[in-house]
Amino acid sequence: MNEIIDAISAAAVRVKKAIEFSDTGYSEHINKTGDTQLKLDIISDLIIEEEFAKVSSIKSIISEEKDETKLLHAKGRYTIGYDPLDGSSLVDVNLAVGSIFGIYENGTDGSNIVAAAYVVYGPRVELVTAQNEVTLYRLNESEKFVKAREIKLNEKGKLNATGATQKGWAPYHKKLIDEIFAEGYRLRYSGGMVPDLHQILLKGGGLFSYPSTTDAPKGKLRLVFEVFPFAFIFEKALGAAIDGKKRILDLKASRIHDTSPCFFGSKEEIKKVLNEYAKH
Ligand code: P6P
Repeated sequence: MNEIIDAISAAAVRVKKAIEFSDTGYSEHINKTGDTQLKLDIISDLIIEEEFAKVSSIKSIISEEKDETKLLHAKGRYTIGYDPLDGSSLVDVNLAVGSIFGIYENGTDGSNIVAAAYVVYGPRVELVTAQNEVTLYRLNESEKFVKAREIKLNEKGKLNATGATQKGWAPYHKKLIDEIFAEGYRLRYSGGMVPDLHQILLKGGGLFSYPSTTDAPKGKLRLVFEVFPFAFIFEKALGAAIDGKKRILDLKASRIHDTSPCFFGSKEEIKKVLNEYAKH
């Protein structure tokens, strides 16, 4: 597993440079999810693939930017699902973006994930890894990731990250969100899943929601390379992750680009979601 984290670290240093200096324009390609790919999406995906290709324990990779699973080493043990540059369109307005990694064995359902990691490219570049505990690393001036601290969520937080177009929210979802704000929670939402969840993890807790909406009944965020990895991280950080009714890591991804409604947070906030969603 260490060689995979080393490959992610090496890729992060290269992706950081690509973000800072390469062309942020659109390519002519559309990915399987229907997003028009930024040149930066493609560059980041190639960088990560190159670094993973050096690791013999990686059997195959599944990227948000690739249509199909790619075999790397037939005798490898792990499959890695990753989003090379989530929220890449935010680079144009100089907001933080991230790379997300789920490390799986014997399949890519929630029950198959054995580790997860993400990199957040913000004012500083930080790496978070989760296997047994959740650990924060920070890139230093020698381009090495140095351990900063362990991450644990409080039972209850103060931040509320409310995803998706409000016009498409179910009335009971809007009621839930309004009630949370009425308790004094503060809105923290940039439209970048990685920095938005990173903030909740580092500030001790709260709720991130990307619900089912009228225009996206199955949600927007992808199970294999976004939702399962963060669900694993939140559970290891003593929080929880659900789809509104069920534990995210009990879900199955029948297709590699499947999406799901998702709620990540401290235990108190997830209980609120379960109580409200159980009525509908
Ligand atoms: P909305 C970025 O495009 C992304 O995939 C995630 O990073 C983010 O959480 C979500 O979409 C934002 O979507 O509909 O709230 O703008």
